[in-house]
Amino acid sequence: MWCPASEKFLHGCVTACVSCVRRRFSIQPELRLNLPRRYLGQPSPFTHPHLLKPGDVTPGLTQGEYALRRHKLMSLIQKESQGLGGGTEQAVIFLSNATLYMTNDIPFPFHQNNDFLYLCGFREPDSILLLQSRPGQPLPAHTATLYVPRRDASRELWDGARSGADGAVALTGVDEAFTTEEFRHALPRLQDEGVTLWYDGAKPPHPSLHSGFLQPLTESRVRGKNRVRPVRNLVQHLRLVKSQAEQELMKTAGRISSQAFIQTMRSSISPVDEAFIYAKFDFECRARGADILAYPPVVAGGNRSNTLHYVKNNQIVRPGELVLMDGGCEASGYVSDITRTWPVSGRFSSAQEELYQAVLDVQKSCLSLCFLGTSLENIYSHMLTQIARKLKDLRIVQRGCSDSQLFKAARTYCPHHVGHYLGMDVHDTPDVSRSLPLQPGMVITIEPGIYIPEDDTAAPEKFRGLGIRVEDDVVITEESPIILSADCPKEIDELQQICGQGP
Ligand SMILES: [Mn+2]
Repeated sequence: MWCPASEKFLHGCVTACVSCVRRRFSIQPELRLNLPRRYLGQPSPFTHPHLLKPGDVTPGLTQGEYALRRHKLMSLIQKESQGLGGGTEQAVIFLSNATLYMTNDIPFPFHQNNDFLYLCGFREPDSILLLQSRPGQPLPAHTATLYVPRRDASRELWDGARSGADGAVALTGVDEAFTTEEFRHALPRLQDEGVTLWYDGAKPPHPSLHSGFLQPLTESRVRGKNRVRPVRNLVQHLRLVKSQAEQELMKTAGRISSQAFIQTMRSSISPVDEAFIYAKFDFECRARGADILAYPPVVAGGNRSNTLHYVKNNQIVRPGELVLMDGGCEASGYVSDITRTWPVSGRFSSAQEELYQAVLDVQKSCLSLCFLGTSLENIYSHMLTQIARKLKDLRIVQRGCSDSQLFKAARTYCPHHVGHYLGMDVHDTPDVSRSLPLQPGMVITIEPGIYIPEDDTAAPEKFRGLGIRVEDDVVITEESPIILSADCPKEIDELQQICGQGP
């Protein structure tokens, strides 16, 4: 088993490395298992034993795993702060998201800020995580404190149970918790010149907590000597490499989405409404344990597949047309992102088959590059070269055109990148460069496409109005990559067999 503490493969280390974490960072020996015997603001091992094991904060992720993430962040901060000057103590602040309302007082289902969630697993709005170095002790030793919504019977009548400070400590394993209002007691210490503050004020996830507490704090500090340092990038670098437990959760998300794709393909019998395909996919994901779709899916019949972010999903897919669906679920906080294009009548026409096979060939060729040391940028260059060759083979571009014309055509017919990082967010860790060499534990998508709008008079008529993409999710490992969406069919024969077969 991979041990994130020692960053080695260990045998017999079967307790999700909690013991290694404790040894290395001298975290308190007992897990906090004295959960209140009542509903919290999120599933707990006491109320939802079918989802969480004792010691889990969120399904599949233990208190030890979350503690290790915080310790890794404080180690990075230790490295960053060397030679920077500033205070000798470090304080790191993350805000939760705020509740968003669909109308008046009706909330959307709450979704947590993923950087906040990554570091503590707490799923309630209006909360603050504060990590502080311990005076006199070197980093990564620190104290983790949560500020959470106070228990309030009148609010809980409407919104459901809250964890409260006692529930937050028992569930997440942080050192201390207080109510959100009590954060004001932490402010005088944080204003001290001797403390270096790590906080991202740009695009704060919780505007009113930012303007109420953090904006005055950061402004007072900017005027002083001790500036506020950005921390988002450090968390993104941690989130970039998935632990063994995270990879397991991503396998589950990939498996659920793949099975949902198969069921959706089976029941898409032309003519079929895009809205039906959307609803079927949503249902099949949630029925298999997903919490929510990771993003509004693209369900694009016919020429609408040439609109890359088509999410209206309200048109009829006619007999003989292809439908392109880009969808994925979120399960236990981790997402999948899969695209398939299939014929709603159950058979590809010969032009559809030619173009589909070309995209599939390019996709497989890109997958064969998913090894250590290469980068998404390298794979993107490879994709453009491969697409250019296919455009020539299919006579979508003239045979005699120059290399630069060919390259330009490849970028016109595939205006997007080959892929992105994947994890808790669908476009995960977006500030991390795509030129970074791939390392074990990184998860990426591989999603080439060729899009030929119906009004493209330069392309052969038979291809006009076709837009095709094939997208899989890939874990980079020391050996062969793991395709998380491997269960989702993409070969022409398989698709023709499944499509329109009925539920
Ligand atoms: Mn994608």
